[in-house]
Amino acid sequence: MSSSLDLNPHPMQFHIITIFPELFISPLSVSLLKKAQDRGVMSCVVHNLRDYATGKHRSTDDTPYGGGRGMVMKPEPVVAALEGVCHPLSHPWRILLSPQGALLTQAKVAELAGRQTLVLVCGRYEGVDERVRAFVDEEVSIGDYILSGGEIAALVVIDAVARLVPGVVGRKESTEEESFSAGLLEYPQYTRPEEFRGLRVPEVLLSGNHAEIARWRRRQALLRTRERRPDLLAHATLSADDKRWLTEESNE
Ligand code: JEK
Repeated sequence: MSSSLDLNPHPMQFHIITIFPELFISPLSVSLLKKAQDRGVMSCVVHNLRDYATGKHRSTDDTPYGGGRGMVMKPEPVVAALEGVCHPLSHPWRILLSPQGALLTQAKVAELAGRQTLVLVCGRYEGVDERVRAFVDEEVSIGDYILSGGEIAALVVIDAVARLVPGVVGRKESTEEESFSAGLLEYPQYTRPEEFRGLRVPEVLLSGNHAEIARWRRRQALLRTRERRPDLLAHATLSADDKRWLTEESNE
């Protein structure tokens, strides 16, 4: 039975496993993510991996077998944390952040937003013991560059996923317009003043002609996408007008 006291029966839950819990304080304490947690549509729990380490020194890392540089995260604390952070009935989906993971895309973000509970494992040093991989559901990378650890990548995942959780971003902002422009870069945006250091706001935006403004924005989005990310055009849904604009000679 539900009552008027249940504001949201299925808030999205994030659990983070890290040796640097402090890294998560300010990113989760401001703006959209703060508001979403305050409203109870999502929750984040940061777990200190050290709390799951045993032994006199509570070590979470050790030297690599076979030699080589740096340190590797020990498997026991990570797996103990994976088994301890949340109830199995919350159907945790366990993600290892790593440069070897599948690239995070908006499609992957949407898929993750459909889960009730995400557990994000953040490594440090040279990464985690290979055997940890047997205890996670997938391995994700946020891009082809090397970070110092998984924490910032986990924050990227949380930020992107949270935006798709119902009630985090205002309904209007998110859906209708975004689906129309999906797969294209955004049109240029302006605010006051009308002239800044000799640079004027395009006249059409001051015209009040909303149909004309919509056409201008669509055309700008298309031209900009062709200029900067032509790879995206291959998957975009284009109208007859769109195709004409893209084939016209005079595209300033
Ligand atoms: C998780 C530790 C740091 C890992 C060794 C040797 C050449 C470097 C440093 N998109 C993403 N980029 N990076 C990460 C990520 C980085 C991490 C960890 C995620 C845990 N590190 C680290 C390996 C090495 N390599 C061969 C490259 C150095 C990430 C995500 N998600």
